[in-house]
Amino acid sequence: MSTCARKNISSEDMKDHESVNKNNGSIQLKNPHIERMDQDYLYHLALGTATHDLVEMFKDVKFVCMGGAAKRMEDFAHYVMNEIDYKLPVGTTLLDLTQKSQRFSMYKVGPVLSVNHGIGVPSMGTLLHEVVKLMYHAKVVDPVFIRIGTSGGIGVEAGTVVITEDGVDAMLNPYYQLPILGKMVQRPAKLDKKLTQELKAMVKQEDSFKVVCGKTMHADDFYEGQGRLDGAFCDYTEKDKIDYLRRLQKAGVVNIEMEASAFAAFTYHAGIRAAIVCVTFLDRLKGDQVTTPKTVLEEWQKRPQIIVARYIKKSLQNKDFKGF
Ligand code: R2B
Ligand code: URA
Repeated sequence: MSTCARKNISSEDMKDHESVNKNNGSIQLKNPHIERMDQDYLYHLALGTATHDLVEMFKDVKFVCMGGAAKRMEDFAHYVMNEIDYKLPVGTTLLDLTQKSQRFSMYKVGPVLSVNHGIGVPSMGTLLHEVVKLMYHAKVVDPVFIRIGTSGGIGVEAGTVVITEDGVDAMLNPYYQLPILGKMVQRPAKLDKKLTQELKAMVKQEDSFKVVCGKTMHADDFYEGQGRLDGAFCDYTEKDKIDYLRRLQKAGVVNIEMEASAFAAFTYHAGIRAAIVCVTFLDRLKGDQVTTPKTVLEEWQKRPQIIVARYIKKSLQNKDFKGF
């Protein structure tokens, strides 16, 4: 069941969408140095332009799906393979393509790349730089990036799926800021409205889980940064915590995780259409510890995957898709 209202996409949102699609959808790197380099080695992926035929390996990628945990993204690769009825070449198995890096895990199932980004922005940012360059070197056309994650809900039942409409930081800013060369740089945390609508449309009345839409806040820390009372330190009261969560809720935030606004800002800056779908593991208004049994959490983690796999399947059935 979904309680997401269908929103009209404004002409400004469409302009964003069009700007992403200029240059026939091919990725334009906003970095003149890359072209001048003899080779580009993507260190955390253990893949490079001099060591691998990246065009041959990745040119058919259309959907880049990412989430924190390596196991979740391996499971997603198997799940999506089954859902889209993709057959691996005879005699091959699904391999971790970044095995040698010992940092991230990445699986390719035809047009779908499933990769983990670790916890938090420093890890995800590193991965995003290299995956975006990978898509560029591989001459991939108009890929969509979707984060499939976990989160803490605010006022929603544990196990609910949240489709993010906007990313905000822990100060409720609609941008992500990072220091570059000693100066703070702000980048708008914008997701693709059309893609978000398309994902919302994948929710079925008969789904056994709830889906809600709203703002997702990213925090740079799981404990104090998310107002938890169970970290190694806590210099605030339970009332302070609840007041903060209520303030977030009033501003339209429905869940908290550790990457949303940076993911939105990075992909928007790169000119890549992107969306975020997360499940909530608890309602933060009711507690802080994640004590739900692992088997139940594993079942909940599949929920965003179901929505995203439906979207991928539907997109592949579109007459414009050339097939695999
Ligand atoms: C959700 O869960 C992780 C922390 O447990 C983090 O990566 C996130 O965004
Ligand atoms: N991930 C987070 O970042 N926060 C939560 O509360 C649960 C999962």
